[in-house]
Amino acid sequence: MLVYALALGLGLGQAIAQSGLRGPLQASEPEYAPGQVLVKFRSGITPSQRAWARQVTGAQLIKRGQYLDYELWQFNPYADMRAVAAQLRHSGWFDAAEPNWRVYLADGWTPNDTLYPQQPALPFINAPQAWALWRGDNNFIMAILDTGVRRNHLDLQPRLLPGYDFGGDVDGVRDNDPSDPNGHGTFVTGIAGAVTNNGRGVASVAPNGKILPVKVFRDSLQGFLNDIVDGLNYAVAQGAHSINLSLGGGSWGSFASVLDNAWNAGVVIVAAAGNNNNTNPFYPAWYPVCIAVAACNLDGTRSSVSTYGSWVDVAAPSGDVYSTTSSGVDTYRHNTGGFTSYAAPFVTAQAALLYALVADGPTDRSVARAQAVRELIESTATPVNYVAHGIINLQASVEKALTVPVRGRVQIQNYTGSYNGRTVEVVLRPQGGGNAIATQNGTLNASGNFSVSFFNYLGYYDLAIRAQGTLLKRVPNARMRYPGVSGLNLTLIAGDVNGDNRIDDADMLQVLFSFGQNNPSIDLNGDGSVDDADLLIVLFNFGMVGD
Ligand SMILES: [Ca+2]
Ligand SMILES: [Ca+2]
Ligand SMILES: [Ca+2]
Ligand SMILES: [Ca+2]
Repeated sequence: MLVYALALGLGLGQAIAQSGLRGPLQASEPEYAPGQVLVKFRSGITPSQRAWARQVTGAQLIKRGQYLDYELWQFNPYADMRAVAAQLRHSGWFDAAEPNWRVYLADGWTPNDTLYPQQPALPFINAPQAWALWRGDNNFIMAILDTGVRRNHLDLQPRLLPGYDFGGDVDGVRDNDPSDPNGHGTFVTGIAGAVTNNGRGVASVAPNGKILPVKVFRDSLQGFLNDIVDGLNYAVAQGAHSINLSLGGGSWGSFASVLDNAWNAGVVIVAAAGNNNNTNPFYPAWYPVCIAVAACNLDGTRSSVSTYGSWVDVAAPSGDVYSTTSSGVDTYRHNTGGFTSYAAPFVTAQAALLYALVADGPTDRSVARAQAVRELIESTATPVNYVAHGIINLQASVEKALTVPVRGRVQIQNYTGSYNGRTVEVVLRPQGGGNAIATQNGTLNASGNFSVSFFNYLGYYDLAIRAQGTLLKRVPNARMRYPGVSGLNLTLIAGDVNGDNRIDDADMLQVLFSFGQNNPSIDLNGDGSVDDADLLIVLFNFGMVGD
């Protein structure tokens, strides 16, 4: 016990002293109760040892668990409780130690649009829970290739980019005013991007983001392949991140390459699967680079008109949708037809929301980013038997995009035992250095592979990684965005028994006091006992400091 005491006394006392010097946190509302940590001692630790542990760490006992045997401890309210909890876990005394995290109601963000209560399709895809985490970025662009849009509609206008009319008011004569003579485009646009939380009209799937209206039908409502080909290229050139195609017909032949070009430029293409109530290909949705969207009812069944089958990628609601109409500047309509035209914009908006999470900014468009977005949409869909992946789930896709895995493999110098089950700690720090922002713990498999993930830390950070008994090794400039950091290959230096990131007297004393024991956090070479070999590792690396 003396050895553990030493670990706690030196390691933790120091960590708390250091973090206590940092002053008040800048955040207006810290993510945990200030200075509080929730601990659960390992079994076998006696009450007097518990009291001693509190004394040596300077913790004050505030409360004990009523059903689970935990203790709530109070430290300096300015201490970094993530770091303190990590130190406690590292001491070997506890089964669990966590900051006293703040928790929130899980009912999501409810917009104040007057018709929102009549838009059950939004809760159906778990939009409110997604919006509680993320509502999009105004620098990201959805292009709607359709019959145009009612440009001065009060629930659309603030989000509309100028756009273009490739179909023309007079058939085939193009102009720069994509006004909507029909209403189809205005309805589709409102589903994806009506102004949300403005106390008016409807809410939309993507509360933030810009809309590029691209009119590809003539005022006579005829549409032709050449206008769509030009409209697609225009949308790509204008910086679109997702493109909605609630249209189809014919087969594009070699002109389908325009879709490939858009995809290769990093644009997610979403297309209605068709309203044919069969599995026949419908173009352009059928082309592999398009996310083909079927329509479902709000009980999850396929809409009676929707095209379906294994070539159709996902389904989205269309059986009960409310959106903007072109008949006035503040007009709305309910549609129960179940058409795939009105399902596709759910996915186009989802793609724009997710794109902003996986990219480093609006100009960071690439096929890799588009692929990440598509994979997020498809992998988080709720399976149904009439499409390949399932019904879209906005919440699950946003949560997955915010969950960034870090994967790699470590080798520990002088280690001869099995890596299986040995703990690994991954620390997130500001780029260029600084105190730990977050820490995740994992375990190695027999080959030394590990995988941990960080939630809601997007951007560039430095990582520092250690296994049990080793110094930290820095991985600079890690891109913390989905699909994450992978392929790390690190050789770690053993000898830091107490986890303070330096190899010194304290580590040597712990090895000496544990001679003959089988404590994995002190058995540096993993051969099952603490002996000369471990002491030699400490002596050989004596004085070294980790990253
Ligand atoms: Ca026009
Ligand atoms: Ca609105
Ligand atoms: Ca040490
Ligand atoms: Ca050993």
